[in-house]
Amino acid sequence: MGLRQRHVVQALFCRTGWVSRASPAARSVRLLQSGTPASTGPTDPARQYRGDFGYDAIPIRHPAKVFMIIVHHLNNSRSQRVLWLLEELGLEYEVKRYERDPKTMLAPPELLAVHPLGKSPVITDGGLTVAESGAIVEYLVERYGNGRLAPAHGTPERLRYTYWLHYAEGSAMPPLLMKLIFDRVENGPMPFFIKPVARAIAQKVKSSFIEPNLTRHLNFMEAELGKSEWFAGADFTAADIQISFPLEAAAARAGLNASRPRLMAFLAKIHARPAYKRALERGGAYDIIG
Ligand SMILES: N[C@@H](CCC(=O)N[C@@H](CS)C(=O)NCC(=O)O)C(=O)O
Repeated sequence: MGLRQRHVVQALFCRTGWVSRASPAARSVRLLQSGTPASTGPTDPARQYRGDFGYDAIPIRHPAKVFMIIVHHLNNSRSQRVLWLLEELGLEYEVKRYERDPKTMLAPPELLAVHPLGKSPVITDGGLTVAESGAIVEYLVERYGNGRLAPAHGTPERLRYTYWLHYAEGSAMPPLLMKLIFDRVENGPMPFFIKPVARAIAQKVKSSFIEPNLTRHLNFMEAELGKSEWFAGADFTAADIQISFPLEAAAARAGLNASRPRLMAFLAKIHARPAYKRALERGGAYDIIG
């Protein structure tokens, strides 16, 4: 099957939950639907389907569920968090991989076929496409959590959970992203006659705005972890998964170090979780970029 045909079939599969009867994908879905375990034989249609779409597939455990969650996974990105959540929830899923352009670090255009913004993470679950990591976390926890990884509604912990779930992308990430961009302006290649001006502007923005903001956020999070073991309270929740990305980014490129021992202990604890390690195995090499 050619690349274009594959995309058409994939789009139909993701958006409407329908696939052509003649396609290998349809045959594989029927196999999974009937609960037949995927065989390892070279002529097995399910195997052919996986090869066609480049998925890592695990046979479905529940014969009643037709579709499997697909994580559209960009290397070195926030979608690692989604893999980790799925592992914590013990759900089965497929990983469809996308590689960043090594020069620009942007996602490849293939992701635009999944969602108009062309960013990762994005998941498809039957006829649903869900983008934006906070929304994905909420969707998966509500839909499949059975009360796990989120405090009960109406409790103070629930409000803290909601707060951290939104804070991670809404407040913590913007200064980290700005730091990434202005570091590149400061140090990236450009014509020699512009360089001194660009560098001076970048340094000014960083020292007057970005760095004070980062310090304030890191101090805030360090202090909050003095109140409870995890961000939402005594129990580990999906909010801890969501906040992991800004903290890992801060440790990688924004000066989070042993001077903030609670945040460093948090990172050590999450890295030791078996589900975190399994997610790394599924997702592949993971270097935080932005
Ligand atoms: N706030 C969004 C951010 C999505 C986002 O910017 N993803 C990055 C990867 S971490 C991406 O796709 N970058 C590649 C690009 O912009 O082309 C979320 O949390 O899902």
